Amino acid sequence: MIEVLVADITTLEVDAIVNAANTSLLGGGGVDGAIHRAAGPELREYNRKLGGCPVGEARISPGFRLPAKYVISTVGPVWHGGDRGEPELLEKAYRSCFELALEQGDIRSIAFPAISTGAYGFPRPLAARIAVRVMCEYDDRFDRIIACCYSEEDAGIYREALSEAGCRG
Ligand code: AR6
Repeated sequence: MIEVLVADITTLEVDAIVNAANTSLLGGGGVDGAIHRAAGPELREYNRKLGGCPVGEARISPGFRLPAKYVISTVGPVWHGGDRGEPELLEKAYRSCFELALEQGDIRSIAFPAISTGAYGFPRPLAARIAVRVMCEYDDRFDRIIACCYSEEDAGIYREALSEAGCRG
């Protein structure tokens, strides 16, 4: 079941929230900044030992002061016009999060922000179509998959992508 919510992802009581991080995993602006503020400085300390993360991959950390048990940090691609493999890298980022969540073994609910669509400039409708396509693939292996939007407008884009994909939403 894929749910579209308008919320601050740091408030969600789910097993894992996904962070749209940068390759350092040490924090930044946007959703990354919000997650680090809410989780507390322990997240940065923990992530320092992970030694970074390449674009398209993902790393897992405890949620520390967050209601979520885990933070799965992934690094989406910076949009350069679309001919540098950006769609494939974004798809890989979503897939890496799901695979890591399955490996962890105790993650039944997971919430994603709209990776790469803020500072990294990925066009929102295309990003939503990619996100929804991967979410639909993993739908039957989780109790809840949440597309956590930060605006009503973004939620509309996701709802449209879901109905286009003909996927349960
Ligand atoms: N809850 C849910 N979504 C949010 C929140 C929140 N609290 N805050 C922002 N968003 P961005 P990116 C949405 O820029 O494009 C950071 O500096 C936002 O509206 O956070 O992947 C990192 O360190 C947008 O739709 O991530 C990297 O350097 C979406 O989250 C870089 O930005 C993603 O926007 C990553 O850029």
